[in-house]
Amino acid sequence: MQMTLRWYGSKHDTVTLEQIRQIPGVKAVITTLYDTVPGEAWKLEDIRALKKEVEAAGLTIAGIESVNIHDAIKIGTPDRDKYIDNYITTLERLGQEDIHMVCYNFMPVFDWTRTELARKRPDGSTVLAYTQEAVDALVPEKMFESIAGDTNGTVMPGWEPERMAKVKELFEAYKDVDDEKLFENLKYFLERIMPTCDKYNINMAIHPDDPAWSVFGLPRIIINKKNILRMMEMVDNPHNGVTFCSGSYGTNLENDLPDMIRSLKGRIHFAHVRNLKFNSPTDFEEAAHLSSDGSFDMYEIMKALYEIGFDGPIRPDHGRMIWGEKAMPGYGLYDRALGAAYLNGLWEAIDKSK
Ligand code: DNO
Repeated sequence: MQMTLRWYGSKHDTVTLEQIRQIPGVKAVITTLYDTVPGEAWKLEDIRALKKEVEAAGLTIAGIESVNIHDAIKIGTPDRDKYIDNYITTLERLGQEDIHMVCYNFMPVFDWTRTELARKRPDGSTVLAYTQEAVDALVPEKMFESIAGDTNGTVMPGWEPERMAKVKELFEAYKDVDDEKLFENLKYFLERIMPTCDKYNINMAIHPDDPAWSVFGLPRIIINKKNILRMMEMVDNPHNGVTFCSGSYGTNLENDLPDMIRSLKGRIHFAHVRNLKFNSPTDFEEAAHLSSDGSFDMYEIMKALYEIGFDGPIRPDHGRMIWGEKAMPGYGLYDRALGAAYLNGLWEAIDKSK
């Protein structure tokens, strides 16, 4: 595996490349062109400039998170081909610049969903949290408003204010899309992009839906073992793979994380590893990465990745806000650096015990 950290670019991130460079074992970042909008073809010069900046700091780009998918593709409207063509152009340009892993999601309307961005934990840190009760008490249009005060002045991925302003229209546009239709549209998209992925050796890594169930009645398909196996079989190409995100699949306690990892051997192209603490099956908060701070056995998760021979990029995921840091919720420096060190430690111990 290759340990990385997510970085949003110097214009948007409170964390610098110089800081990331000093985290033991982190030699690469996962990044994106954060100012692009879904559906547009990324400019070659922008990709080059990003790469140059990262390399000047002594790091490399291990992959992109995310190249987002235009709603027309997810809804399956007649103009989708134009946006898929642009997506293909972006993939070609990334391939030309030697970038070979792309994380994306196929979630309608909302990307990941949390109901609190700064829940206080007993140790005084603050974390992202979710309760189904809070979601059930909200109308979707108020979702962003309910958490906007806690973003620390940052723009969170998937929660761009311009997008949130259109939530009502988006719900209307998705009204005829159910799980089957979403699967069909994902298949159509994947079939069209796979020849480009083959040509440039680009691994596509779909991110799970978070939480791993339907919110506000919207279809959600990347939620469990059965559905991801279906997704991989329907376009059976090794470049059609997944981002294994323990914190997203783990929201559903019925998902057996190590078992899922083993069943995805060869198709996990990227891993997000973090821990959650459950107060009830529908109330969870994001814990420190350490097993004993949350509900998951992080050793078993890392061991499963080790045993399937996982050699792609991995990153610590959402961290707690600690030591007075002000950053994008989940994406501060300190707790993610602790997470990286811990995951590296587990990996070294597993490796040496074999
Ligand atoms: C949240 C992230 C997601 C993820 C996208 C991938 O913190 O894990 O926003 O990047 O779903 O497209």
